[in-house]
Amino acid sequence: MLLYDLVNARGAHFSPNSWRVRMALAHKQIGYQVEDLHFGQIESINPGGERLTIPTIEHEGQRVTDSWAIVQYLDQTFADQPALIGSGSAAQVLRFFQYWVQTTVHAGIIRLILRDLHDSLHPDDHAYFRASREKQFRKTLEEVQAGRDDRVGAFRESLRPMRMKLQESPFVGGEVPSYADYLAFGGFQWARLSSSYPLLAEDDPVYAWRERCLDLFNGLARQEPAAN
Ligand SMILES: N[C@@H](CCC(=O)N[C@@H](CS)C(=O)NCC(=O)O)C(=O)O
Repeated sequence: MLLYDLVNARGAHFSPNSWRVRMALAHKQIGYQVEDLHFGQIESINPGGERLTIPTIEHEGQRVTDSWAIVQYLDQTFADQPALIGSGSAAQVLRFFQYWVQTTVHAGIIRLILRDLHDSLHPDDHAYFRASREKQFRKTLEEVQAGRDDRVGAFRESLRPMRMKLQESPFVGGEVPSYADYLAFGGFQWARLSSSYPLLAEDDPVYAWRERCLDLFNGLARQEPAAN
């Protein structure tokens, strides 16, 4: 099992979508190797072909790209382990939760740390990252991040559904972590590895949940060097 992953200037694997897969692999106790890439090296995965996204895996001659497709592949290929996505309506609701993470958690985080994220990348990636993200946001990185102290409260408020669930159980999935936890955790790990900005108040149940996720699998995610 080979995972293509992104690294920043400090060698931290910061991709939120890769963390979903890393946590899924750990959950299923599947060993893997990692090929570290900068943004500018992504083309090397599929030379001359379409530009793939990170995460991408290779396993027994198969290449799978997109975190959801990868975890479905792991469910099918390692069927002796409990499924993380599974099938039926539970899988559909997880898919809905992934969209919530994308539109609320990731979209909220990026507007608070975009310039910090740029600064954390390898210098070879600075020009590509600035150009692609400024085109996407139609603003400079600095304009996107400006005024974050006035906006972080609204971001924290947007996490209310998670906070309500975490007042009922230690994980979104209940007593033990589920793929829903890994979906949401990826976003917070991305922020933690890319910026020292305090996204969460320390008395927030979401903060305590993030700490629990960092402790999973012998502190797998905590071992990745946080931004300082
Ligand atoms: N839906 C995809 C999204 C993957 C994605 O957008 N990955 C980012 C890194 S987290 C990427 O490859 N970006 C390449 C780029 O911006 O050039 C998934 O969940 O795997």
